[in-house]
Amino acid sequence: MQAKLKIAIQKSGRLSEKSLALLQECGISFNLGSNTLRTESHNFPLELLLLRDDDIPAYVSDGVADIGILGENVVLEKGYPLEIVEKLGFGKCRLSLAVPRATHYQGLSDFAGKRIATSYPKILGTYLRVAGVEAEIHVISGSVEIAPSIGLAEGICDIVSSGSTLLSNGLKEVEEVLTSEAVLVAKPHLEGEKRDIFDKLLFRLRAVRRSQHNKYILLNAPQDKLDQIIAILPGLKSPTVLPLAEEGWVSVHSVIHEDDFWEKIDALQQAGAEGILVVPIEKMLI
Ligand code: PRT
Ligand code: ZN
Repeated sequence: MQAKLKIAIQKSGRLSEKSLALLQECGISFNLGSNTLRTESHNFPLELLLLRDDDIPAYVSDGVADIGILGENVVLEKGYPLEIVEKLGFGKCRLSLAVPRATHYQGLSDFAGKRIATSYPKILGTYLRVAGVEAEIHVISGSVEIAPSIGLAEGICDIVSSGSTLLSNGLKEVEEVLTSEAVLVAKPHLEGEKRDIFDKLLFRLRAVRRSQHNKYILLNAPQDKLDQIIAILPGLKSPTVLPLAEEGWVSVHSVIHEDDFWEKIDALQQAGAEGILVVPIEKMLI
């Protein structure tokens, strides 16, 4: 019987849908009911375990699962010796210190001798220790934002994404402790058949991630501006150049990265490119 790689993902929460969608984009399908906790893919040697995100580090570390998808914040807080193999680009957030809006905040040393409520005592403890600030950490597991208003703490350290929860609880963000996103973790030293399956999965996953960052671009260029246009478009190797029916014009095809997308488009237009088309790439295998 062929070995199966076991992946743990969040059962229900902010990362569940995108974790499953990512596996699906890698061509891996599952039949899932609303109460499924464990299932196998019918087209890839992968077994899926659906768990609370907080339990994933221990399960991967113990070998109940081989790999997992969860927030980097949870990986660091739990502190198991897991390998962070890949950042996945979703579930982005930050772990921040916040205080009541009316507080006149001058710097991190303001927290000295104060109480900070958090569900992240380990990360916060290290952060304060490195900064040389001694504060009292109060561990609470949920609704951290209300701690200052009920007199439990002078500040909080919690996950922030849009900032609206802080705002609606009369708090302001004063220090960013950590930035986080969903990551793929693995038990160190996966070997044998499981390693082979993992490498196959990683190959697909990186192709999907790469395609998310890049666009395919097609444009028409006057032949006499071609050198200038090619210089703007390095592409994977060099751009494809095809003759157009109209004399003196060519069609140029290439790949551009999302980071400098708009700058490149501006530069291409200024260099004389016309009829620019930009299309998504489904998979980029390199
Ligand atoms: O049930 P289970 O234990 O699996 O889920 P959970 O409730 O512990 O986690 P969940 O689903 O809330 O979050 C899973 C992961 O998503 C977290 O570990 C983070 O890595 C990531 N993430 C991204 C967030 C947020 N954004 C986020 N906004 N996790 C939590 N929040 C909460 C935050 O705690 C605060 O209450 O949202 C509120 C702040 O949001 P804004 O938009 O108002 O700033
Ligand atoms: Zn959780």
